[in-house]
Amino acid sequence: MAVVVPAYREARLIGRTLRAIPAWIDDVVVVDDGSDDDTAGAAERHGDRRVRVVRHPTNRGVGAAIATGYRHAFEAGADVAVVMAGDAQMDPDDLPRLLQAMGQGAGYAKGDRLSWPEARKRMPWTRWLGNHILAALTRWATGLDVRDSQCGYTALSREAASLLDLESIWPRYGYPNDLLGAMATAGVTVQEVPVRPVYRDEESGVGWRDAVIVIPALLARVAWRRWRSENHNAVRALPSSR
Ligand SMILES: Nc1nc2c(ncn2[C@@H]2O[C@H](COP(=O)(O)OP(=O)(O)OP(=O)(O)O)[C@@H](O)[C@H]2O)c(=O)[nH]1
Ligand SMILES: [Mg+2]
Repeated sequence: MAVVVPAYREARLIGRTLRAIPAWIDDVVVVDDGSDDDTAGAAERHGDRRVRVVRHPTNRGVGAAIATGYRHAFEAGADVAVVMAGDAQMDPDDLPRLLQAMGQGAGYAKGDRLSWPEARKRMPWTRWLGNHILAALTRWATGLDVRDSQCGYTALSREAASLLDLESIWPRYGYPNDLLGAMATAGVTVQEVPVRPVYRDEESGVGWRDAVIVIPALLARVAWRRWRSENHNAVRALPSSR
């Protein structure tokens, strides 16, 4: 089992992130997404033999960093790849619950912070509200019953990954929405489990433009593609159903 750690300008928090990864994980792929600080050096100096650092020469975005991590993890033979972001916002105590969902047949298990007790108080209110709105849009666009579309704490099986063209997914913020759209089309089983919302002293790179323009536009594309493929299938089905 592998953990993928997308990391951009995380020299300060990458050590805390790596320390939290349970001992029974055997492969940790840190993807330094073209950071201009010492993220890669800090990850290497952490001195954990499970950790390998892959570098993007230039910044490509969190989605591209995750896709690179998945590629390395699955090429090395992982059966499941878990994403834990480099800003230490994922609680390792939640990992068994994600893996339990995988054991029950999910191809993609993902965190749901909004169902956590007192989520409203544990998250900045803008995040809480914005996530509710984006989740409603994501449900509409993908047809999947997700409550917290933006949560980055996820587990993906090798088999589900083989059904997806991961490198073609949107490379920046909006990646989880575009990925869920691809999963809906490919018929991957998606399951959510409650995870603890962790907000401390990390900085977020998510801007209002991502939430208001980029992600809704991506979801409109997802909805359009889904509608088109369903209609296409319906038209093809007509002659044989007569
Ligand atoms: N901001 C940013 N983060 C990136 C990029 N590439 C990889 N990452 C990593 O992606 C992870 C998530 O980024 P954040 O900006 O914290 O977004 P988030 O955690 O989804 O959102 P918050 O809930 O607001 O913290 C972090 O571990 C980053 O280090 C990038 O191009 N920009
Ligand atoms: Mg963050």
